[in-house]
Amino acid sequence: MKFNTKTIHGGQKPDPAYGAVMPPIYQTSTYAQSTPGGHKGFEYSRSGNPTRSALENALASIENGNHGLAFGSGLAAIDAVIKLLEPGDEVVSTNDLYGGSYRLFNSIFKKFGITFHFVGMENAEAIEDYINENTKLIWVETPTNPMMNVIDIKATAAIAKKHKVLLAVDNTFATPYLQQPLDLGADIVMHSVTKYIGGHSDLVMGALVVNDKELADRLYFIQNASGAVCGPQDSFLALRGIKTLHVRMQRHCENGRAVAEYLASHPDIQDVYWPGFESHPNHAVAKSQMKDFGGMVSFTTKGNDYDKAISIVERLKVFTLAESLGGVESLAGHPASMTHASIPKEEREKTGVVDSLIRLSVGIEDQEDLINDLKQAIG
Ligand code: P1T
Repeated sequence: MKFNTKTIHGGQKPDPAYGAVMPPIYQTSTYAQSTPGGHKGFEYSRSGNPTRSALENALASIENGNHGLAFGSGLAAIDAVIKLLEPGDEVVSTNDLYGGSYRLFNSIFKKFGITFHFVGMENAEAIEDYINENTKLIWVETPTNPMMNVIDIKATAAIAKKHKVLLAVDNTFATPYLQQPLDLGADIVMHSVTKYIGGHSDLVMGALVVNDKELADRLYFIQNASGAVCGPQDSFLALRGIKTLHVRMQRHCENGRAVAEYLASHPDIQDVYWPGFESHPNHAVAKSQMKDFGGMVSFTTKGNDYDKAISIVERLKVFTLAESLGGVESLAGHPASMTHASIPKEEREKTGVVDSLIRLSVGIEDQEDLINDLKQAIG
């Protein structure tokens, strides 16, 4: 089955009870048993729920994986991955990543004796300098949030295999429409489903997809034991979102390109970060591992002018100033004070998250309206 068919049919079948084409929202916490242990596959909705199962199967299908797990948020999914580790273990992570992932690693798991090395991975060989006998996981976000760096998944997977460590890829920005990390050698693919997969800014959810049964069992144990699951109503919404993922992504990519090119031509704009530019340092890798370049675009104002950046985000009318990304509507964010405020200033500035950086999640509105909005806001 090809991708555009998988989004609609992959891992899905009519509900066994009445043949409902869309999985019903099984809004129940528990299930009747005829005798202790005598149930129809579900006992308690933290452990499993038919609507969540339908979603987990669909997620596995679109990521070309064997097992899907859905969580109450993207961070809950990341939390489950790190709980595979033990005190004393080490993780090599992308240095430019979502501020909440950084906070989870640095402010929660560090306390439990796990060491994180934040490394610029644009050159995959740099990762090897940080690998030792305690290293258990490489954590990659690509493209990165918000600097749009691209990391070579295949080359990183080769390093992970060589050193027998797990490779997890946060595929939130790309989505499986653009890249499928398991096919490139990753062990775990992670999503903030809140973003493009949900696609309508109406839910908060996370997901993991893996191929290996033993790894899936360990993650399922953590999911059930820690309990950060998503509910049936949100599972239904995410399933509905998946069905249009390919159509939405196509438009996000077209509009992302138009916005990036417009910004690059504007005299008041300094740098535009978008992997579709031939001048992007990892354009060749992006071209080889992604089908297109996505709808996320970051940029700075000329002379790193903070006041100018703030006036732009305040003046935008079609773009809404808000956290998050990946919905049908266009959003603008100021990473330094919003999504990445939990990263110390000197740390975030090392990766380019300066005070004038603006991040756009380019939606699927009419391209002309988006460009005109930027035009009037930048002046
Ligand atoms: O918000 P949540 O569903 O918990 O997902 C966390 C997360 C993980 N990974 C990436 C790449 C992300 O972008 C996020 C969430 N990001 C935002 C809310 C944001 O505006 O960047």
